Amino acid sequence: MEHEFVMLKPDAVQRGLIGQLITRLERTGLKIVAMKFLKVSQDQAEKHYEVHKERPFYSGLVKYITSSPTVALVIEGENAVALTRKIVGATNPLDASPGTIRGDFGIQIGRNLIHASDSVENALAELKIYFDESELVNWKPVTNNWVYE
Ligand code: IDP
Ligand code: MG
Repeated sequence: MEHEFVMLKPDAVQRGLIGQLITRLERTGLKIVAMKFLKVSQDQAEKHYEVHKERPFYSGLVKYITSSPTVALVIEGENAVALTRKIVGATNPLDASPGTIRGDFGIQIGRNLIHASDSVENALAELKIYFDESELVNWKPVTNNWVYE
C-alpha cells in the first residue's frame, strides 16, 4: 500500500479548517497512519522545499510554512498519492476544480492550504523530515472489507 505525506499549512490551521480538511481525506477510505501538530522549523522547511530553492517564491514559501502551526499526516491506501492529489486540486486555487480542497477554500497560490507529495518516492522522503518511521502506526480499520473488494 502506498504512503502519502500531507501537511495542513498554517492558513488551514489559522482558519479553523483542520477538521473539515481531514474529513475530506478520511471519507474516501484512505487511512491515517501518523499525525502531528507542529510548527515547522527553518531546517525542516528548507529540506521540504529544497526543489524550489531557485524559484522567486521560495523565501516567501519558507516564511509561510514556518510562520504558524501546521498538521502533518501520513496517509495509507491504494493509489494514496494520486487520490490525495486529486482531492487537494491544482496548485493555484484559481485553476483548482470546485470540489477540491484548494478549489473550495482558496483564493491565492501562496495561501493554498495543504501540501501533498507528488510521488511515492517524494512522499517517503518528505515524511522522513517530519516523522520517525517508528511513529507510523500499523492498524486495520474495521471498514476495510467495505472499502476494498
Ligand atoms: P504543489 O503544492 O501543488 O505540489 P508546487 O509547484 O510543488 O505545488 O509548489 C509548492 C508550493 O509552493 C505550492 O503549494 C505553493 O504553496 C507554493 N507556490 C508555488 N508557486 C507559487 C507562486 O507562484 N507564488 C507563491 N507560492 C507558490
Ligand atoms: Mg509539489
